[in-house]
Formats: sequence, C-alpha cells, structure tokens
Amino acid sequence: MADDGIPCLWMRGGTSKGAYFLAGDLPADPSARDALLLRVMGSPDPRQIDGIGGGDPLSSKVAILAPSSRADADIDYLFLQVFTDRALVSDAQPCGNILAGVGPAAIERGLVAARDSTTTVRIHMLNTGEIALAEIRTPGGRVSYEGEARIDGVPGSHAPVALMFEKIAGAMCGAMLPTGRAVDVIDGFSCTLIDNGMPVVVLRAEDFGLSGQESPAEIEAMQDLKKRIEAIRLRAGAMMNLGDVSAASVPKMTLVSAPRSGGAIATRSLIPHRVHAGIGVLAAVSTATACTLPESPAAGLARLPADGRFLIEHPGGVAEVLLRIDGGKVIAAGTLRTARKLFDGRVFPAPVR
Ligand code: NQM
Repeated sequence: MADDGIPCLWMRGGTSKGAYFLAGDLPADPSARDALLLRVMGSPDPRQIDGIGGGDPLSSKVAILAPSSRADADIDYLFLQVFTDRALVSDAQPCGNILAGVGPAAIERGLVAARDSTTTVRIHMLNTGEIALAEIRTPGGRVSYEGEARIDGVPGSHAPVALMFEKIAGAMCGAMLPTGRAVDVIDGFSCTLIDNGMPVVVLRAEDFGLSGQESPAEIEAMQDLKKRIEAIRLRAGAMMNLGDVSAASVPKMTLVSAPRSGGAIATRSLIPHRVHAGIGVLAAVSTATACTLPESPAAGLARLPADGRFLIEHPGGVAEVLLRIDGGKVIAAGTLRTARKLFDGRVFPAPVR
C-alpha cells in the first residue's frame, strides 16, 4: 500500500500538528502500523528530515479514525505519539489538542454526516475509553475553518471547536488520585499525582529554586533539574499505576507558581523530556483540577475563579479550562480550541532501512 502513498490529512489541532488517517488505510497489526508511522514521520531522527514530522513532540503526532465501535459515539479516535529521537510510537497518552482536529477530519472523510450550521461529533477516545463531544462549525453541511476564535500559541483567528469531556477522572490511572492522596512526597518534593484526563505530577516551581517564569529553552538547558524531575517521574509513574514509564510520554511534569497575568495558576510543563511551548489540553484540565484540592501544592498558589473558568498561564499565554464543580468535586470539563486542515493528499513513507 505504501508504494502509491497512503491517504493522509495533515492538520493543526489546537497547538499541535499531526497526520490524520483512516484505520482502514493503515496495517491492522499495531507493530506493522507503528513501524510504518515511524517511516512516515521520519523517526528516529531529531529533525525528522526524511519524513513529515516537525522535529518536535508537538508536531509528531498521529490520529487514527474509524467508525465507532460503541453505540454512544460517532467515531473511534486513537492517538499515537511518534517519538522524534527514538524508534517509539506510544498509545499511552491521549491528546486533547489533536482531538480538536478529529471532528473536522471525520466529517472531511465522510465518517460523520455534517448538519447545517453546527455538527456535534461524539468521539470515543480509544486511549482512555472516554467520550469527548466536539462542536464543529458546518455551514451548508461543510466544515468551515474560518472564524473569530483565538487561542494562545496559534496566530490569527479560526472557527471555534468546543470540546467537552465527561467522566475523565482516572482515565489512565484508574482513579483521579491514584495514590488516594492529594499530596505525596517524592525525593523530598511535595507533589500531587493526578489524572483528570491526563496523568500529571504537579510540583511547586519554587521548591526547585525556580520562579516559574523561566522560558522553555532556559528549563531545557538545566540538566541537573531535568535529571531530578525525571527521577521523580519514574517513581511517580509506578505510584500512578502506570508501571515503568521510562519509555512513556506520561506522566507529564507540571511546575506551578502563582499566576502573574490574572489567571488561576502559572505553569511550565515537561512532556516529559522536552518543555511544552504551552500546555496540553488534558494536562491543563488535570492541573486546574489539582488547584481545587486544598492539600495540593497548587492550591496555595492558585487563584480560584468563581465561575469555573480556569485560565492556565503557560509560556505562550493562557489556556482556558472550564470545570463544572458540584459539591467540591469536578464533574465535567471543557475547553475551546481551533483546528485547521493544512494539507490533504498521500504520504510516502521512507523505505525500510
Ligand atoms: O494534554 C502535548 C499537546 C499535548 C497533549 C503533550 C495534549 C493534552 O499539547 O491533552 O494536548 O503533553 O505531549 O498536544
């Protein structure tokens, strides 16, 4: 199948970019599929020069779409992180940014029939088994990417993609607080091990001698800091029921500090070996949720919004997370993203080496 190329949509979803495929266009066997995707993206190679990946975890992502295997969803969506510098493809995390492109891609590929004006797509996220609802603008029954919505980290304005998540607590770790505690101490550092859609370890930046306002490049240059954080991550992964996470892209490590720009909390996120230019969607949901737990190291720093609109400050601006809280518990979460079709064609994987 690869000699003639493989049908592929190249899309921006939120602040990430990825290749969107139909499951039927890829090998059914996961190891054959992953080997092919490494050749599509150009991995392993930090620059991914012989593939379509962008040499960065945020632009080395894959979405695989299929008709839904569940009656309560329209489509199945499998997210795969293709590592840049390692021959590794991981399904061990979801991705809320690439999710923003899934509804438009499903309509473009005829998996979901568009209605006039707006189409709600119910997406079964195979990585976690949870459902997300995406509202797509479809005037005249076609996807429109044009609009007035702005998200930090993306120039210009685009059609809004509203995303709502239900029952995502413990999506990957079995429980929102997999250790049963809102605070744990690892290597002397207080942290919250939390999974409200994405496994995240929330730590105070000041405990590492940081202001929390350092740039991603500054943090990436701090080798000792990265080693200490990786040691905590490996222990946290086991405590979060994720097993040995040495080759996994979760948990994410989020350093929090007091907000500086009117938001709820300021963040710097290691995902886990590069520093995010912003923050992931579901990682932001997990971090916002940690802010609501009085014992969490985040709670003492956070400014909680009265209306559930958490502005999560990050290196590129803010990400807005909407939390619906009932009786002190987060019962639903949402966010606003945008997405855009960048290229529709056939991709030609590098030959087997
Ligand atoms: O947390 C990057 C991204 C992500 C993941 C990462 C994401 C999420 O920004 O839902 O979107 O943390 O690897 O695309």
